[in-house]
Amino acid sequence: MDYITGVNKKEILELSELLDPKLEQSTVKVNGTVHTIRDMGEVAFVVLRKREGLLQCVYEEGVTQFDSKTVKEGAAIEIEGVLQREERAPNGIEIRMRKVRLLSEPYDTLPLTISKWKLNTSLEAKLDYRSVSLRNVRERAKFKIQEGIVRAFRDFLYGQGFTEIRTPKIGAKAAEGGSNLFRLDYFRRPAVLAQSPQFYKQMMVGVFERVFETAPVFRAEKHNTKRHLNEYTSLDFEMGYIDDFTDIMAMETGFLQYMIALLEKDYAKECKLLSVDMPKADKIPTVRFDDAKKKVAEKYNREIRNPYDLEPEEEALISQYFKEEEGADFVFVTHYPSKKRPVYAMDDPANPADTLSFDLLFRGIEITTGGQRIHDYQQLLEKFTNRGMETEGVEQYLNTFKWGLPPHGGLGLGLERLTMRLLGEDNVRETTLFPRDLSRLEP
Ligand code: AMO
Repeated sequence: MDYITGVNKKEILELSELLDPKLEQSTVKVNGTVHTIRDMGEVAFVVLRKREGLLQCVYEEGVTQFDSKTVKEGAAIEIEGVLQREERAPNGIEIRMRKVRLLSEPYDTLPLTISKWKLNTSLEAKLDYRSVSLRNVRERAKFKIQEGIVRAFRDFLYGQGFTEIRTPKIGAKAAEGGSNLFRLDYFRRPAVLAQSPQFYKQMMVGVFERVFETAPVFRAEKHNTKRHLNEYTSLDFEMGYIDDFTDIMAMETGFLQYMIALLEKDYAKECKLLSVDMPKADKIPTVRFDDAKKKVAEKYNREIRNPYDLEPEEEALISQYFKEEEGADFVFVTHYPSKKRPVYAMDDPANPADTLSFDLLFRGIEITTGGQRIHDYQQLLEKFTNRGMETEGVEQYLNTFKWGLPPHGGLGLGLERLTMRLLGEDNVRETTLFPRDLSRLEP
């Protein structure tokens, strides 16, 4: 009988294993993709791209039992050779090649020169040839860091007693309202793609008290901007038994602190590669929406045009203001006008025109919306009625309140926007693996 007994042990060594000084001068086996070849005649430097980084291998005529001319960039190869220290090579080691085995050969030359330190090409070309441009070391590092952000979100929230959930992305009704809905035909019934997991995460507070989800959401944005995608990853959490909405902001601050520490520890290589200017989140200033508007109008001599919402330029100026005045990278803007917030937001009893909600701005752009929600059934029903909203298609959501929910609140954080600002990028497509925008449905 043949059995599968677990992960196969391989002779092949990975970069972190090759760094063991005990292996110096010994014969090792490695594999990887040919990232670049520098042919110097009798000697050629073949740099392999491996999952943990780059590895320099040296081809020597007469010593390496292989014709260097048949190794092309993009080929997957296996090498047997002698491991040596070499300070000038990436990670300080190199392999003197003895034997080479070709595992897979490319058919064409790559459309982009990915071995350059920085890809010298337009964003459009990078996105058109995405599977290739992402092989560039710097491009790849962006998404390692993005992995770190999601890992931090998960780890931190597990530690705070949250349960991870998965909610449907096809539904009957919009959760956020607005015009950016993708509509579809669900076996002859009208349906929509989820704009957020809002209704479901609230329903799940009645089950687990604290829940979170990291999943795609869909917004049919009608304009191409540098901050909007039609599909993005929303980092959401929702928690019960809050005293007020500052509990939500405090939880987010805790997450950011945890994220920064994790990135500094486990993603130091990528952060260095991309010269990440790590933000500070030890204390984040909060400012009321009205005050924020006034402050920037006064300091930057700017007229307030829309009293109910923040214009992108205002967001940038609020961030600039708090950077200049407080040295802050993040700022919480609180008490947004009820008029501009979705129906589920709790209005401030002290002034019902405002909500007990907030946005988090990070280096000039909104990355999070959150706040306290209405938990009282009658109150929620009244708000639906006052807004002239139908309850058809949301009965199950509303019934959840009828059957009881604790005071609660939560937030939604745009992963691509957070990554963009962390890496100092100014277009959200730079920090999206395969962006979906007005014109881009492929790759
Ligand atoms: P909101 O609609 O403000 O709130 O979205 C939350 C966060 O998601 C990001 N975001 C986007 N990122 C890329 N492209 C888009 N088109 C896009 N739209 C939004 C932003 C934003 O701050 N349910 C609420 C959250 C909550 O209160 O829990 C919601 O979805 O970073």
